[in-house]
Amino acid sequence: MSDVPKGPGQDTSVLTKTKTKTERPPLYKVMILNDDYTPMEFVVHVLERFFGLNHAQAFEIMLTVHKKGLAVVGVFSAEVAETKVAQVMDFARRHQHPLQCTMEKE
Ligand code: TYC
Repeated sequence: MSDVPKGPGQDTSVLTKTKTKTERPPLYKVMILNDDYTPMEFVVHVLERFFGLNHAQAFEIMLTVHKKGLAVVGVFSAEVAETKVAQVMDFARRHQHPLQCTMEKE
């Protein structure tokens, strides 16, 4: 019974394990930059509207940017980060403010 030779493709003694490497997708920091012209309230509004921050958080980040020159407002997948940057840049442009928003690989 058990010593019957196995035919081609029936040898179960060799097991090949395929180790699937699940690489995490890269994350991107989305930053806003300071300038001398965009009103503070506009920046606060942008942070609330596009980044889901509450008023206090938005105000704090706006002040950090105002004092330090830039701040990270969130970390997202490439697609989401690109969308946020585009939304902010478009919104600022439509309101004729020079506010800049950029992304950088983490
Ligand atoms: N510096 C601006 C002002 O004094 C305010 C400002 C804050 C602008 C943050 C851009 O990302 C910014 N009106």
